[in-house]
Amino acid sequence: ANPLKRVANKVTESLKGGGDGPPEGIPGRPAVESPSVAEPTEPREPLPPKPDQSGPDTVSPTGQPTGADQARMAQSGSYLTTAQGARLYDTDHSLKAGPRGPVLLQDHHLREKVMHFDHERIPERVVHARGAAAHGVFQSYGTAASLTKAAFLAEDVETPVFVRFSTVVGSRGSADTVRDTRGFATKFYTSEGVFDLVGNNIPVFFIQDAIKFPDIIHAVKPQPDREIPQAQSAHDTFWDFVSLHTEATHHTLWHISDRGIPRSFRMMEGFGVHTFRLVNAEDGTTLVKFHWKPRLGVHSLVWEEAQIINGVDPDFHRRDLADAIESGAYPQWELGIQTFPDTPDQTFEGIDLLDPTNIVPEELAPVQPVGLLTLNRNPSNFFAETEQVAFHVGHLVPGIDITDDPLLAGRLFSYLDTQITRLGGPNFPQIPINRPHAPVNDMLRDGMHQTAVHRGVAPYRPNSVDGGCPFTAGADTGAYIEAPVRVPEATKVRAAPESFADHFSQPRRFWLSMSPVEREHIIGAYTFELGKCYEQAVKERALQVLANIDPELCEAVATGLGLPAPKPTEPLADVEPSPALSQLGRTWPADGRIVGIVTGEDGDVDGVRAVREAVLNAGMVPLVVAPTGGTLGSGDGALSVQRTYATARSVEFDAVLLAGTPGVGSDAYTARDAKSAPSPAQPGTTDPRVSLLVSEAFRHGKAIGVWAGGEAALEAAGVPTDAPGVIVSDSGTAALSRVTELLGAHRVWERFNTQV
Ligand code: HDD
Repeated sequence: ANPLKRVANKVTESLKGGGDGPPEGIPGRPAVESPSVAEPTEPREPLPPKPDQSGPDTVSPTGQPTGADQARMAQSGSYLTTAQGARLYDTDHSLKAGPRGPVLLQDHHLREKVMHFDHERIPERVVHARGAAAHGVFQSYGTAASLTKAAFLAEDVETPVFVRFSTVVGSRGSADTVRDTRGFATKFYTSEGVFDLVGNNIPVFFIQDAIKFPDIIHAVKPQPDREIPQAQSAHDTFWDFVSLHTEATHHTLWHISDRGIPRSFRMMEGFGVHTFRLVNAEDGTTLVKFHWKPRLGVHSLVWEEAQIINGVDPDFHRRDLADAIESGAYPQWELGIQTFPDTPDQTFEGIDLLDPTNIVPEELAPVQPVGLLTLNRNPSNFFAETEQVAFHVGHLVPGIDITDDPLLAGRLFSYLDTQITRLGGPNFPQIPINRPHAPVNDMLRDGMHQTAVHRGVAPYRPNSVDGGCPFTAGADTGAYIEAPVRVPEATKVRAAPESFADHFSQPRRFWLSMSPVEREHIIGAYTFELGKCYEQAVKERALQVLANIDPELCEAVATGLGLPAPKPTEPLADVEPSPALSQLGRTWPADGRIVGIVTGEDGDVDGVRAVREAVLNAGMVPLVVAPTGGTLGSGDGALSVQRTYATARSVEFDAVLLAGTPGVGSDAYTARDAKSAPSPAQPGTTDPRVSLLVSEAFRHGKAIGVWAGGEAALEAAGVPTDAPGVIVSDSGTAALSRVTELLGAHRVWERFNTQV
């Protein structure tokens, strides 16, 4: 059929009263018989709104619930309309003077549609542009109730939360598993207003004073001439800055350690970084540091794995979070506090609490749990929620106050300021995701994107015409009252305190607290990052910094770079290690882990079925990998295949089980599937994709279980059957139970060679 003719017919039909919907008849004219419009679907009544189409559970600035409005905005109605509500009969063709003629300027629908599209993007965050988020609930234990009057920390209070995780450096579309610090920002919609805890997965920061923030960010972002590299710290300008600016040493060491490449957002700690001040009902104050402790433990990728994932699945962390929540494996963290007396000098055991490059070891000040965070709902709309959420360290509630940390002071300015550009004006608190759940009764008026219709004539105080309303609250009516802290008499100066000058003792403590394998990873990471720098002077200066942390670390990295190792320029600090800093040595729950079950054409279907069930029963996620898609076996007992040899890659799995003789004799492999240019499989040999999967899993320290002939795949991958963490068993379930035990330690650490 001539497509143009079809279009012309369609227009004529539509004008007769057709379109997608039922003919309704135009008032004053007889109803038109339904024309046979070639459309695939029948019109229907609007669907009831799906729960995931309702907006976040918020109230409007004037206290009105917004859920119903939100539902109306979702695409659940039958008829497409313009933004003004006029029904449309065609949205696929511009209005033209004849099918081949010019497009007419009077096409108001075309103009509206394209105009809106042209403005769909907003500026990405200047830092932390790439992120993923989830809704959840915070349940307080009441253990902090004697220290703070914050209502959400009283006993057994449930507070809705929204949490956004992010990388710092990369653009919005960059990959998830780059080496970087991760943001961990939590919005608590408390009964007393919003409290934002805007933290990171690293407890210290690069700089001690916010005035340096533009410098560090300019240094780490892609270089301004060619805008490369994207989302990487492995380049000259970053190492130039951090080697000249040695207060960055502690943060840089954390960033270079395994903390810089988390396995999952669910397996990261979070830190408020600064010291905050809690205020109780009697006006007593306590200094605190906030910690988030993940229930699943703190775990990381290995570097090669992180690099592969960046190509294979750049959305790895985002997907992992959403999948876990969707499957009901709700991620959880305990909020904990380290507490310190609020002394005039603001130090604890000689550690300056106002210096954000310092931690206080948990052995000196244990982390005391005060509540439980559970993430249990994925956002319905990425832009509306994850992109438009605006955090601010100045969103505080009565009972939580700030300290004089100079980094925090600058942040108190920056987070409001940045939203003006990013969200287009001062009314961003009215965006649904940002709306407090507490009643709002402000006198802020007008401005871009004002959506409230404020009544009354007296948005000022004092007034008499509105009966004097609103009144200010007092201490006994829930006012936010700043703690009356004494400010020492001083002279204005641009300077840092003397105590901020110690840049190496804390990094040294971190290094000494690492297990041998974590030290190897640190050495490998420094060698990689500095090896990517071109400037000799930058590498040499960076080595000098390492020498001041630890000569052995410096020596090992210098060897890798082929450069001489400099001597320390200052005496090495005499510090005790803090075992709590190491990620190794404890056992963690294995639930939520991903287990790949790899089988062949002639695989042990019954065994795979049994082991799949067992994986599910253990709260983990089984993914069956077979030569091709579809099902394994037939009839009622057929098992769905989730990954094929072409789509599976070891990096997706925390552990691998090999059932039967995976890949042996498979002729599914062709050159177009090549992942690392192996020669095509010969009949009777293991499919190269299976060999690659097994050898990578082995190299990355993952537990591997085999049964029913799976040894052939081990052999093809060059993996000895008696290697640590390789379980050869009679049945899949027996192999799985050993593999689950090994997952408690995250990886089979004995596989990694260590020399330090
Ligand atoms: Fe920041 C975003 C965490 C210092 C200026 N920061 C941002 C986010 C996190 C952090 C998690 C993302 C929030 C979200 O998901 O929307 N930032 C930190 C931590 C810091 C820190 C833990 C040190 C302890 N930040 C810091 C300084 C400045 C900023 C010193 C400026 C002087 N940060 C910003 C910002 C951002 C931001 C420019 C970008 C987007 C936004 O705020 O809303 O204002």
